[in-house]
Amino acid sequence: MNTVINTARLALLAALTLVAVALVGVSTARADTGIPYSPDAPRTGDTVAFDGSSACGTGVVVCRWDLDGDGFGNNADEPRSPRVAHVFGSPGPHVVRLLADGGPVLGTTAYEVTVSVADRPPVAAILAPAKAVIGRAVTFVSLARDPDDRLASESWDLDGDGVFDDARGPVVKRTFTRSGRKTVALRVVDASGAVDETRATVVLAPARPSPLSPFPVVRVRGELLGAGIRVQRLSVTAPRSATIDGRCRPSCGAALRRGGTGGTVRLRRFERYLAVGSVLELRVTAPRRIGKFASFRVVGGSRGYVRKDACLAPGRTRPVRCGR
Ligand SMILES: [Ca+2]
Ligand SMILES: [Ca+2]
Ligand SMILES: [Ca+2]
Repeated sequence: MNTVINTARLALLAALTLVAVALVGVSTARADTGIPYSPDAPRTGDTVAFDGSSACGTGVVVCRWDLDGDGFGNNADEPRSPRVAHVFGSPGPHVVRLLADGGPVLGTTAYEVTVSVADRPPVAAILAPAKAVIGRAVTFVSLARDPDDRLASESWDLDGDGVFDDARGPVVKRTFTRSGRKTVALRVVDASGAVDETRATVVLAPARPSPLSPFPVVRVRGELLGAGIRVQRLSVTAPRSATIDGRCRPSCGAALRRGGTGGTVRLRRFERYLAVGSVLELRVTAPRRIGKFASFRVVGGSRGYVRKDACLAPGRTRPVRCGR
């Protein structure tokens, strides 16, 4: 009896063992770094080829891949070929899994490999004007970009000392006080710690002076008289900020200087007889403004005098053609 019972127990135990072996065969899961891939050290954007032909060898019915690390069940990244390719968009470790399904006999075997994907560095770029004016804020814009992750910082060296401690962020402003070439630099760091730097040069110059406004007007009225002319009326209309300088040579009236008057001013000192050869010059000026020059050279005859009108650059006495 015991022999029968023991025989039956042994038979039951053997059957259970077979079932257990079969179950183990179905659910076998084996971590394996043996999925070959190329290139060995890929960077973001590279096409990485995985070769599962060994894992998906004889007896394997279906091979399924999880290439984006979010598990199986996403058909988009589950090609069923032994050899597949994938492009990783972000740097860092990426886990790739392969399920080799051998059906009821061989079961399913899981493979896994971690691919270390290298970062691509950021690219620094500056948008800046080539020329700028002293005393006015200049805007600098970072056009930096990174091909595979975010920018962690954008820092600026705006005073040219080589230290990127003057401003942070994608848009910064700086006002310069001296003329000449100024070099600014931008340093960008991506989330992976990669760095890039670039520079830009701006030529600083003083602001172009603007003319006195309203621009002065010189009016003269006279009559031909013998070997000269008699100036009957000489006036200057100018803004209050202007100063009027007048002189007549060789000896036709003392120099005149008048400022802060504004409106129309008569220059009676020169309302007199001027002999041939006399030259009367008027300069109407103001600081940092383009001024007015007018001269009258007495030539006699039927013409009486020759008038010349011109402009004066700030701080200069030599007349120049207006608009230069
Ligand atoms: Ca997936
Ligand atoms: Ca990067
Ligand atoms: Ca600096």
